[in-house]
Parts: sequence; structure tokens; C-alpha cells
Amino acid sequence: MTSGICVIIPAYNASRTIHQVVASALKHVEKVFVFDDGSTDGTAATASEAGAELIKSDVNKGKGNALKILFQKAADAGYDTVISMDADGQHDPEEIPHLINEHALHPDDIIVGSRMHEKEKIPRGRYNSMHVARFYISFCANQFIEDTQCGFRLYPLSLFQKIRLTKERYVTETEILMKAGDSGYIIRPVKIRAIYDDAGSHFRPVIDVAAIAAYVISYLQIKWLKEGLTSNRPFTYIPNNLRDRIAKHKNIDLLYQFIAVSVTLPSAVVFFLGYILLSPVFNNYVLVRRYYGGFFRILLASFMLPVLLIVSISEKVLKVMNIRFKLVDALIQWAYPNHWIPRK
Ligand SMILES: Nc1nc2c(ncn2[C@@H]2O[C@H](COP(=O)(O)OP(=O)(O)O)[C@@H](O)[C@H]2O)c(=O)[nH]1
Ligand SMILES: [Mg+2]
Repeated sequence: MTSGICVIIPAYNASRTIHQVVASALKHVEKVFVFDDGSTDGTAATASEAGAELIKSDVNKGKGNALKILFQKAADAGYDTVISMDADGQHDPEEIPHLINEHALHPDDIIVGSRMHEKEKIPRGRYNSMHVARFYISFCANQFIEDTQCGFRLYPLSLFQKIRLTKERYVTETEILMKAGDSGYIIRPVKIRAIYDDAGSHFRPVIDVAAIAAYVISYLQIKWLKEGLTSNRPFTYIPNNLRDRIAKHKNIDLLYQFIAVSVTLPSAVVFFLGYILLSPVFNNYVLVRRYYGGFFRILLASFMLPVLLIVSISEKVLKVMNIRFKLVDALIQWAYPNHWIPRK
């Protein structure tokens, strides 16, 4: 049993699994906090029965909101480190010691579970979107992150004094990694099992993926503008920066994200030119230069995004017509390689 570390679980209609998750987690930590987010299926009572301390909301506000409240709750209770886990049984509490052991070796770092080594167990569409997401999110975070979409993580709570969270629902966890990495934190993977048995999901493949993509693209554009014009300054995040201030106003944020996504390709060309032409003057994009392909691969990857969309839709249409045609996986592997120079 490790003191100073607690487990936090955002939960929404998870009565089938929450008892087992809480009870097993309590074998490894002294305290488990569960945030019940307006569940209608008895999640709250089941979590309490299993021994969790419960926080309850009557209306559903999504995973991001729940996590923010849980970080605060854990800090108020005197913990300096939290482990976040999903409520639906997709994370095995018996693997909590893997995160704790890695934390003991690297107490200042963020530890993130990675399922990417178990590709065959992850639904194909999910794996592919995780692969593309990590390509871009890694550039936001100035380092390669193996699995950017895994919610089984260990955070030092001091992190949340250094970054400001502005996004909601499933975007929050991506925002945390980007801002942490972009302010100098090291993000370390630990291998965990990928569990996709029969867990239902609240994740909406189109809306939630689009929300994450729009935030990542709109974040990167401000970051790369700064990085392109300054020398050797890869860590561009400071709380309440321009991107955070835009995010404060919902409608302005939506409009800005729409414009940012619309100009993805021309802006990639501009940054690429800045990468080539300004580097003798400014020692710019220093961490992009730790990526073997440099900005040329980023440019190529960005131009592949619309191609990928067309090929994915074609695959789906052909499938309906009973014609099997699988090009997307190969295209993704080719266009979004993860060739980062390893950290020493
Ligand atoms: N508090 C809260 N937690 C949520 C909500 N939606 C999802 N979660 C948590 O996030 C985890 C992952 O969400 P899920 O819908 O399973 O997405 P997936 O695992 O990525 O398919 C769930 O197991 C819950 O722990 C929500 O609306 N409120
Ligand atoms: Mg799930």
C-alpha cells in the first residue's frame, strides 16, 4: 500500500463494473474517489458499497469535468499524486503497481498506460485513429507519446498548478498531455493490457474525434507560429496564453477552431517554409528536429489527411457492396511513422 497516492475514477452508468474496479483498486491504494456523473443505473450506490468515497453530480457533464473535480478533491484530501482509471473495467486495477513502480523511479513525470503493443485486441478503427492522433499530439507535447488516448494514468498533482484546463469531455485528457509536455514535463509509458471485451462506450467516434482533432490542430498552429519565430524555445505553453484566452469564450473558440482546421494545409506549408528558411537565423523547431523525418514528414502527413478520409469512406462504401478493400491501415503506417530520436 503506497501512501500519498490515491485512485480517481470518473464514472457514468458503470454499475456493472464499478464494484470490481473499486474493490480491486483498494488492494493497492488506501483511497479511491469516484465521481458519479448523473448516472441513472445505481453506479453511486455500487461504488460506495465497494468502499469508494463518492462525489455526485445530478447532471451529466462529461469525463473532463469529472476529472477536474477529482484532481481538486484528491489535492484537498492531502494527496500529491493520483492514478486515474476508467470505470468500465477497461483498465485492470491489478496493473496499478506498474504505474506506481515507474513513478517511484521518476517521481516528477507523468506515467501513461499504453495499449499500443496489443494492436490485435483493439478495434481497427480505434487503433487507426489512436495512431494518427499520437502523431500530432506528440508534436504538441514535444516528445513521442505511445498511447495518447489511454485514461489509465498517474499524475503528480502539482502539474495542475502549472497548466490551466479549458476543454471538456474527452478532449481534457489530450489537453493535459499536450500542455504538460509543452511546459517541460516528461511523459512515460508503461505497457498495460488492452481490454475491449464487451465494454460499451460513451465515446462518439465522429463528434469526439472531431473535437480532439480540432483542438490539437488549433493548438499546434499557435505553438508552431511561436516556435518558428523564436530560437530554441520548444516549450511554448504558459497558463492563460493566447490559446487559453480564446478557449475561455465558447463561441469564439468554436469559430477559431473552424478557421484553424480550414487552413490546416496552407498553414502546414507556411510552417514548413519557416522550418527550412528561418533555421539558419533562428534555431527554431528544435524538438521537431528530434523527429527523424523533420517537418517534411509533417507536411506529407497533413496532406494525407484528406486522402485518408476519402479512402476510409471508399472502404466503407465498398464494404456495403461486399467488396473487401483494406488500404487505410497501410496508408496510416506509411504516412504517420513514429520515428522520434529516443530520449537519453
Ligand atoms: N464522469 C464521467 N465519466 C465518464 C463519462 N463518459 C465516460 N466516462 C469515463 O471515461 C471512461 C472511458 O469512457 P468510455 O465511454 O468507455 O470511452 P472509451 O473507453 O474510450 O470507449 C469510462 O469508463 C468512464 O470512466 C461521463 O460522461 N462522465
Ligand atoms: Mg471504455
